[in-house]
Amino acid sequence: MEVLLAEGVDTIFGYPGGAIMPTYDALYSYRHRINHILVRHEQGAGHAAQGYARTSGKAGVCMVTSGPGGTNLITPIADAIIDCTPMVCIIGQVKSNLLGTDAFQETDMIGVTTPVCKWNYQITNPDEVPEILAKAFYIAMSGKPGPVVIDFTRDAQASEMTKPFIYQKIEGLMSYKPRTVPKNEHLERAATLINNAKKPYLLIGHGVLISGAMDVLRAFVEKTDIPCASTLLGLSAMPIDHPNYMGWLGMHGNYGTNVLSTQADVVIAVGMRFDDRVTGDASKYIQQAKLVHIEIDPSEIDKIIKAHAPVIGDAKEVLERLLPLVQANNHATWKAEFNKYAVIEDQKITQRELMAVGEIKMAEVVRMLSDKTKGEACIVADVGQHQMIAARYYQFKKPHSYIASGGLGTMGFAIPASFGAKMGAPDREVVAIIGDGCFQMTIQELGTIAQNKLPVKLIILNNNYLGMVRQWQELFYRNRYSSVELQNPDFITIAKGFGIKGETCKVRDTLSESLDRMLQSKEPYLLEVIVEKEENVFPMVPSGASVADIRLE
Ligand SMILES: Cc1ncc(C[n+]2csc(CCOP(=O)(O)OP(=O)(O)O)c2C)c(N)n1
Repeated sequence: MEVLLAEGVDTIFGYPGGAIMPTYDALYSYRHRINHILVRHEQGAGHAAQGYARTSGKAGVCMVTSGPGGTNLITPIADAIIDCTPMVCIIGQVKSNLLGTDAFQETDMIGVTTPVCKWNYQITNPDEVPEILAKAFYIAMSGKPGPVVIDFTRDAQASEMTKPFIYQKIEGLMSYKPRTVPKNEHLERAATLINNAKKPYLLIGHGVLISGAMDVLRAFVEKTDIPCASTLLGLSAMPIDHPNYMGWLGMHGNYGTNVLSTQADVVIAVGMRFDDRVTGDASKYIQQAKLVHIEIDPSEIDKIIKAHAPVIGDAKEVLERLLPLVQANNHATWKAEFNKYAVIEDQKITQRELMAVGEIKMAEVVRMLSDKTKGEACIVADVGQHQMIAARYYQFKKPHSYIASGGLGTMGFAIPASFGAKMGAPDREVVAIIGDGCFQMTIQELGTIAQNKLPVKLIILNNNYLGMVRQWQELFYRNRYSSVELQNPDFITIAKGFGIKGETCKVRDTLSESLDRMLQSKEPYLLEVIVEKEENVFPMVPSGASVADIRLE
C-alpha cells in the first residue's frame, strides 16, 4: 500500500479471493487513501484499468486472486500489451510451499502471462516488495508502455519484512534501456528525405497520444504542410477539422487516406506498427515510398514494412528535434488530391448514411451525439460495426477521445473501460458506444457503475445481430448467416434492476430528445437505440486485399 501511494496511485480496480486476502486486509487500513473499485468480474477490472490509463496517462492498477481470478484477467492483459497500455496487475498466488502441487486455485500465472505481458515476476519473499513493485511501475510506464504482472504468493503477503521499508522510484534499469532520445544521424537522414519529398504523407499512430506529442505534431504538420491521417488508435491526436488532417487509415478508414498511400513518395510513420488492419496486403503497402519510421520500439522497425530512415525514440522527443531540421513547404496540390476522394466518399457513403430516411442508422446517432457534445466528449467504443461507425462519424476535437480495443478487438471492452476512463478524467463527458452483442459480454459491470455512482453514458446501437460478423457473412459467405442473430433481453429493464436509468429510442423523431436526456443526466444513463438491422460499414478493404482495392459499396 505504501508503494502504491508512493507511485501516486489513488484508484485500483479489483476483486478479492483467498490468495490475495492478506493484501485486501492491508487495503482496509488504507481505504481512505486508495479508492478500490470492486468490479463484478476480473475482466472488468482489467478493462477499467485500461480505460483509466488511457485517459489519465498513469498506469492502471488491478488486484485479483489466484487461479480463476488471474485467468479472468488474461484478456485485458493481452489487450493492453497489443495496445501499449500501462498496467500493473497484482495477482495473488498460493503459498510458496504449495507451488507446483496443483493446490486449490493454483495456476502458473508466470507461465500463462509470459507471452502476453511486458514483464512478470513472482514474489515469494516480502523483502522483495518495494524493489519489484518499483520495477513494475517503471517497466509498465517507460518505453513502449504495457502490462506487467506481479504473482504474489500468499505467504509473502502475510509475513513481515526483515529489512526496513525503503522505497525508491526506479528511473532506469541495466537490463532494459528504452531509447527515448533519437540519434542525430537518424534525424538528419529523415529530414533529408522529408525535405526532398514531392508527395509526403504522415501517418499518426497511438504513440503520438501516448507520448503527448500532439502539439509538436501539429507544429510539424503546419510547418511542412504535409497531409496526415491516423490509425484507429491515433484518432483524436489531431482535431478532425485541421486542414492537413485527411482522415483515418485501414480496413474501414477513409477512401483517399487509403488509396493515396499508394502515391506518396515519402511516408512518415509516427508511433505506429503497420497493423494488418492498416496495411491490407502488406506486400503491396507503400512499396513505392521511402519510409521514415519514428518508433520507440526498435523491434517494430522493418517488422512489416522496410524503413529507409528509422528513427528510434519517443515520438515527442523525435518531433521536437526534427522540427527545426525540416523546411517550410506548401503541398496544396497534393493535399487537394485527398479532397477529391473525400467528395466521392461523401456522396457515395456519408450523405446516404446521414440522409435520415427509413430506419435509424448508426451513423446519424453518432453524428448527432458529436454535434450535441461539440466533438469534445471522450468516446469509448466496443468492437464491431458500431466501433467503426463511432470512429467515422464522431468529429473529435480533443486528444484522448477515442478509447477502444484496437489490436485485440475485445468484445466487452467498453462498459468497464468507460467507467475506468471516467475515473481517469472525471471532468470529461464519457460516452460509450456499444453493440447489443458486446453489451452482453460484460453486462454485469452495470453493477459496478451503479454502486460507485459513476456518471458514464452508455449507448447501445441495437441491430439484433452480431453485425460485423453478419456483414462478412453477407459479403464474403454468400449471405449464409451462421449464428449471428441475437434474441436480446430487455436492456432497459436489466439496467433498471441494477439501479440505472435508461430508455429505448425506436424512431428518429425522438432521437434528439433521448440524447438530450442522456447527456443532461447527472447519473449513469443507458440509451438503447434500435437501428437498421442489416446496415453495412463502408468503405471496406476486404481482408487480405490491397488498400487500393477499397470498396465504397
Ligand atoms: C471476445 C470476442 N469474441 C468474438 C469476436 C468477433 N466479433 C467481432 S465483431 C463481432 C460482432 C459484434 O456484435 P455487436 O456487439 O452486436 O456489434 P455490431 O457489429 O452489431 O455493431 C464479433 C462476434 C470478438 N471481436 N471478440
